Amino acid sequence: MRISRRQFIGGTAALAAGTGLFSFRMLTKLDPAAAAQSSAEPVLYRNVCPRNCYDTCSQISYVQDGVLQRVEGDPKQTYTNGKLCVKGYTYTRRVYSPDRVKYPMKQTSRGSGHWTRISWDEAMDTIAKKILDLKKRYGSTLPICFDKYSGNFGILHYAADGTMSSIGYTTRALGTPCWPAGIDAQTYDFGTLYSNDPEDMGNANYIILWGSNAAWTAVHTFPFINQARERGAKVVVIDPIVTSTASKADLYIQIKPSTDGALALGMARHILDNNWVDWNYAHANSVGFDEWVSYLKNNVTLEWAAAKSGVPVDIIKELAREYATTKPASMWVSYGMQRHTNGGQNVRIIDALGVMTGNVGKSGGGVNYGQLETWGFNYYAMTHPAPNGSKGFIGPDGKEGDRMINMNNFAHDVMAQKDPPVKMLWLACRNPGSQDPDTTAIEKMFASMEFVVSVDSFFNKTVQMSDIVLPATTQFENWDVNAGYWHYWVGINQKAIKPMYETKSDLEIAMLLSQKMNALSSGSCTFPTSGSEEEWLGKEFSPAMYHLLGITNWQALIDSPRKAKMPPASWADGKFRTPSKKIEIHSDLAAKNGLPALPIWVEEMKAPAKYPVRFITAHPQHGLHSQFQNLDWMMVANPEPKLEIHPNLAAKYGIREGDMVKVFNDLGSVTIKAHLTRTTSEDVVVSYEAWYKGSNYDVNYTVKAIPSDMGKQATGNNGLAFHDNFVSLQKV
Ligand SMILES: Nc1nc2c(c(=O)[nH]1)N[C@H]1C(S)=C(S)[C@@H](COP(=O)(O)OP(=O)(O)OC[C@H]3O[C@@H](n4cnc5c(=O)[nH]c(N)nc54)[C@H](O)[C@@H]3O)O[C@H]1N2
Ligand SMILES: Nc1nc2c(c(=O)[nH]1)N[C@H]1C(S)=C(S)[C@@H](COP(=O)(O)OP(=O)(O)OC[C@H]3O[C@@H](n4cnc5c(=O)[nH]c(N)nc54)[C@H](O)[C@@H]3O)O[C@H]1N2
Ligand code: SF4
Ligand SMILES: [Mo]
Repeated sequence: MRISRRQFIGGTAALAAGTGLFSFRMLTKLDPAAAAQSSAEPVLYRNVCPRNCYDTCSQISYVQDGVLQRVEGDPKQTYTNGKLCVKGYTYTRRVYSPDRVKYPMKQTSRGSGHWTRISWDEAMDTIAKKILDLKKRYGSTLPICFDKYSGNFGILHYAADGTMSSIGYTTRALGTPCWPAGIDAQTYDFGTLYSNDPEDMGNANYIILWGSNAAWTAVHTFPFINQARERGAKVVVIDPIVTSTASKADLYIQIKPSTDGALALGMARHILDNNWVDWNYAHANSVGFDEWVSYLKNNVTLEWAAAKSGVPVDIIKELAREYATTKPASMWVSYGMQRHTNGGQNVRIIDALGVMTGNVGKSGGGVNYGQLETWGFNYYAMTHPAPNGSKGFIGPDGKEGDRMINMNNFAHDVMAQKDPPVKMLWLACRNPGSQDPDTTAIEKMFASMEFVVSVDSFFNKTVQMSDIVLPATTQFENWDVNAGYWHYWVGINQKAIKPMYETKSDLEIAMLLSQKMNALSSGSCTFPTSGSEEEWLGKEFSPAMYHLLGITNWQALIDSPRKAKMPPASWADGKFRTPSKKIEIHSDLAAKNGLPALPIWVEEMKAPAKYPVRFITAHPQHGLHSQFQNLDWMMVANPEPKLEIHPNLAAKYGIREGDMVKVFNDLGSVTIKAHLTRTTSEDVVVSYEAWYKGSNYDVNYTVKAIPSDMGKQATGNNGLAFHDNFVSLQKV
């Protein structure tokens, strides 16, 4: 059935009510008839925004005569609720951007900007021969290093990982820069990462957004926060910066960075002193609670907490009373606040606050951070055996396999590898040139490579440092299935238009490379050489996944995204996944890993005398890291980066509005235009991370690869203390 846009909008209520009056035209293949036929009415497809974003929006794309006309939010997915963010509405500009990587290209010499178009066959031939050459020279494929992170979180895009597994054992970037310290904190406390349905935040009577800039980074949660607020809930934002989110709060608390644990301990002490503790919940569900209570009594005072955090005693008292006595109270601990050397420990202290007040396991409550319950796919595209006879790296456990290096110290770790050294890089869904700390080291590392392949849609900084770039499709040009790490929905992503130019998905690239590898050397690659994307998609669904979603075949997702059948409150059943099966306020596992067993205070990192100003480089509104900001509409909305600086601090350095400022430390520098504002404090400057088209702006020239305290347990490596970054300023 073909649906016109008018009918569709008119049918929104019916769709949402599930009357089935309007069903989407299901195209299991690109329908040549639809593409060829000139039609007045658009054909609608279901897509999912695959970016590394809390919201993982379900989208409806409107295609007319094979052209993507517009993209909207899917009204059937109640978290997306028919709306997108500012970035989501620019997708047509991404698909049809003249700056896209259109064909396979080679660059001679690397970094010269001298690109020539080559055929897919030549590209694959060059790459396959290089892989085989390295394998012959070093006796294994370990000199090949793979780095993929969050450009596209679609399940079929794990084929990029599969490309590597299927050629042999390789060197792999392991970890995540996003959220590892907090994941470990929640793993020590609750056994894994599992939060309430964000739609359940509407049931809260009190909400603390702890370091979350949701108004930019998770816009679709805001309607639920507002729902709660309309019912009378108070919303508190704790952040060193008066963000857009803070401007919407009933109470904004400007905290000194990295001291959230001190504030939470002060609150805990006040809750204890007033006996607002939910003793029944804490004693029945946790271990080590009384030990922590003794710590609070013996070590924590409100005056200490106030001095540490910069939050006055009266405010700590008010916050503690309101949080402990207004049930249910929801806390959202975001990723920004754990990017510190004590970030994980601070999350553990906040978790303990939730436990002490009995807010865990309750609808409208929770200490919410993220979830992976909806990610139980087969990962068929990702997992392929190494070819027979492959030689791997012998790990500490004596097992042969890939050689894992730290994604969060990538440049250093790549260069440190010996026997064999890393000689070739394969980058997909990843832009370390812009996103990794210590950009100078990244540049040096790229320069030391024999061969670099990147797969991307734009000529970003990483591509500029590559020998060959392979052009990637967008989500409108390939099939996929996507889950979110915040909401509970899973959606199918249909191929809505023919791939532009000669672009291919990471899955198609994997199949193509396998064909070439096997043609050159039979048995050298185990990746299947054929299969339609729909066939691949079908293989990703397990019976458990179907059960969770209440469907029997994946095609059902074309009719509507599905929400996992899980209770709205995580941990409602009280079955925690820790070794003791209880909440571990005292965690032996943490102690075994060299961390405090209890959620106690750990000192924050202090500014060195030479670099007294903290430089916070948080996530931008108009971009998702290095994506979107390069599009023409975004360049209009947000034409240049700026350095947010308090007038008093600016005065100290003789800086006025609009001056160019060199922000520097012993690692490097970045020059940015000053914007004087009281939204930041007198010892913190702010500029939002990522890549600006045609500019060398990159905050990561100043950011050291300082590890956060946690992450290794659940994600393989500790996170990054991005916000423990200290600089000095100079007017230029
Ligand atoms: N528009 C947009 N959305 C995004 C992204 C994006 O780049 N752009 N990125 C996505 C990704 S990958 C991620 S990981 C998430 C991140 O989502 P968020 O965690 O919401 O975002 P951040 O910008 O990393 O940090 C949020 C806030 O943490 C504050 N902060 C820093 N240090 C501290 C501290 O010590 N204590 C407290 N209380 N606050 C602190 C910062 O001032 C900032 O305002 O967002 C996702 N969504
Ligand atoms: N200073 C500072 N640095 C930070 C942070 C910070 O707060 N401050 N935050 C960190 C965080 S939380 C994160 S998550 C990282 C993000 O680091 P990355 O995951 O590297 O970030 P992106 O900019 O999203 O880059 C992904 C690349 O994937 C490409 N891509 C998109 N779709 C596809 C596809 O289908 N196939 C292929 N092959 N490529 C595709 C995009 O064009 C883009 O170039 O940055 C980190 N860096
Ligand atoms: S970037 Fe995030 S909020 Fe925006 S459309 Fe994509 S998933 Fe939705
Ligand atoms: Mo992230």
